Amino acid sequence: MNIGITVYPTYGGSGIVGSELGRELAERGHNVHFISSSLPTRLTELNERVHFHEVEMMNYPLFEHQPYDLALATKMATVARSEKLDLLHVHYAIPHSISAILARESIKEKRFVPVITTLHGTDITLVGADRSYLPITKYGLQQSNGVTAVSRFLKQATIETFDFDEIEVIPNFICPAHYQRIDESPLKTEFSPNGENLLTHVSNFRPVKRPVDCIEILAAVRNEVSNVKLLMVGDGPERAASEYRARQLNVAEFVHFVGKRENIADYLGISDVFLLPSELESFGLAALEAQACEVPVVATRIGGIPEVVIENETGFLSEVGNVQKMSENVVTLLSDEKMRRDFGRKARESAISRYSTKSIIPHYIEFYKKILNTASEPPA
Ligand code: GMT
Repeated sequence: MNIGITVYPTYGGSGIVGSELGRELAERGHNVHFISSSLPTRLTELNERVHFHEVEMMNYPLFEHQPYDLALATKMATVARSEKLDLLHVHYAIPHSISAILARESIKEKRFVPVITTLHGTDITLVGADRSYLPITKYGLQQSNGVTAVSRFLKQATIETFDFDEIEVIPNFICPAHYQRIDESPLKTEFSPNGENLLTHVSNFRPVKRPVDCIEILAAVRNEVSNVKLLMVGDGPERAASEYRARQLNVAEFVHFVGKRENIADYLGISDVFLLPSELESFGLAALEAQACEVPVVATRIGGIPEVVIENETGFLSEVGNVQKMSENVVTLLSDEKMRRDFGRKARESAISRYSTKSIIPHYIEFYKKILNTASEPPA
């Protein structure tokens, strides 16, 4: 198949999932054309099957805001015709599905290119549900030829908010060879020279991720267990508040803010416990990546997290903001090495058996085939 993929290139889990899906499809012999404003960060290699088409935008003084959606639709239509695309697969509904629908409509006399929209989370639960975007997001869902969601939670949220239920749940995935426990590495020597326990948090530090809670958890844990450090991987608006809280609680010297990193697996592989105290999470890709590295997860019981983290088997879950309970969970795991290893082993087993590329990528391919067989024109 010739597949067009659109993602947000620099920010968030949807870009990671779309990029890795493209790479996996190419490895299985498909031609993948990324259409985006810049090269997606996780797309480190272009080759004869992985192509990139940059969306060009004219800068005109009249435009207070650049009409990116239109430039994207134009590029999608151009690429669909020149590369004979079989379908357009967009990740994150806003504005990608609307741009793709515009592209499909603008060229349908010459070539019919079905649109598949994958919902990732805030495109439904936060941004899409806002009155300013709700009607157009609903239209985007109805007009897509196929819609997938990354968790059962997100499918249900879409039904409740948009009264739209033709959704296939296809969860996020990991490559088990890439995400593994690492016993010795230069990073391990750097951060744990004396065998310190490492707690890790990975996110884009938006308020919804509550990174400040991670600092508070570390401070509470250190009252019980002295040799503990926290690795904060990523960057974003809440970083300054997290750094400030670390200084306030006198734990700054035990927290490493390492910034945005490409090699997330290297940090997860050396971790002892992964922290995800989010307020909202439709799936929690970082928790899955941690589990694949045999790292137990301490997280909140919200959204799709309970689908990914098996409570009391691969991690512990708490109510949002219950720092006390999350700290106790971390202390329990750090004080009982056997339990921590058992949780870690089960976490990897569950990640591989339920979310490996081997089982999830064929699910996408089957879905593509189904849509190609049934969609010969836009939905009525
Ligand atoms: O929160 C983010 O990191 C961004 C956002 C996105 O769409 O880029 O992430 C969502 O998609 C991820 C990949 O499917 C999920 O793992 C995240 O849970 C989800 N974030 C939220 O629902 C807040």
